[in-house]
Amino acid sequence: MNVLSTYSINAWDKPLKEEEQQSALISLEAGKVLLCPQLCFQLLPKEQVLFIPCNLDTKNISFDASTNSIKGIQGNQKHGMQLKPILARFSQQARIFMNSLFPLYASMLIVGRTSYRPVQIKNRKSSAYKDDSRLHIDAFHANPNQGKRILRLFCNINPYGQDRVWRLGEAFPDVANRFLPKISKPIPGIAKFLHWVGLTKGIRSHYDHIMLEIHNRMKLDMNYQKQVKYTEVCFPSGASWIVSTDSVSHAAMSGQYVLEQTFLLPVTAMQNPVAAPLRILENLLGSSLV
Ligand SMILES: O=C(O)CCC(=O)C(=O)O
Ligand SMILES: [Fe+2]
Repeated sequence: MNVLSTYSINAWDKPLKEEEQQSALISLEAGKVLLCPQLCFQLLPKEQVLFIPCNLDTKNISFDASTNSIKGIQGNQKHGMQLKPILARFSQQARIFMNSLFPLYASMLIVGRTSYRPVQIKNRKSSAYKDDSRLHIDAFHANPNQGKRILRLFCNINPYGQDRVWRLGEAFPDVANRFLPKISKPIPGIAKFLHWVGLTKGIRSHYDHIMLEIHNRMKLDMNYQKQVKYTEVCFPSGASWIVSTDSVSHAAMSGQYVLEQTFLLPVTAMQNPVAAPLRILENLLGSSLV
């Protein structure tokens, strides 16, 4: 199967053709990565400040458009203040674009965090759970999403022309069939406890529990990482791509300087909801998970 579906779109805010919209919707829901090689987030001269090195608290700088707040930069307040309007502008363009590419989703698409990833990911040190160079599907530890889809738009803004290199692994039903039999039910009461002590922002549903277990088990299983089939893809500098990272098994191998916008989407907003991880898992288990 071809893992990429490529589009010649080159502007964030121009009306799109209906064929493009239909094809993008079908491809995204079928688990493909939508690649727009010419959809570039053009930086203004003052925005070159993005490339000034800074110390990070975690692996990314994160921006919350709903509160206009930025997190992740150590110490230097001024640098954070300079980056904030750039991430806000990116977030807004990403939102306009997603609404015009997916009119079916438009009223239901929930805007999540924006992130800026200035660190070279090749040889980056991190714990196994946080190591995104191991194939995984996304599941949020502290932010249970109760079955909603995770859609992400990435933009490679590398100023030195370096690609972002990813691996794409097996399809979600294969991942689910492989790992689901190993996963036991959550400990009764644990979801309420985690919420009560502030470790999760909402109640972790049975669905969230399974997705997190799949995420962790994929990353910790080194035999799986070595043996599973994957395709390597290069996202050139100046390109953007959109992918449902909750169902598409992915690993980020190398590259530096990426902007990313996360969206959440209720399963009921999909054209083909049976392709959602929630529905696939519910069908395999024969019970409701949220
Ligand atoms: O930074 C990247 O290229 C992707 C990392 C990743 O796995 C993710 O954002 O879900
Ligand atoms: Fe990921």
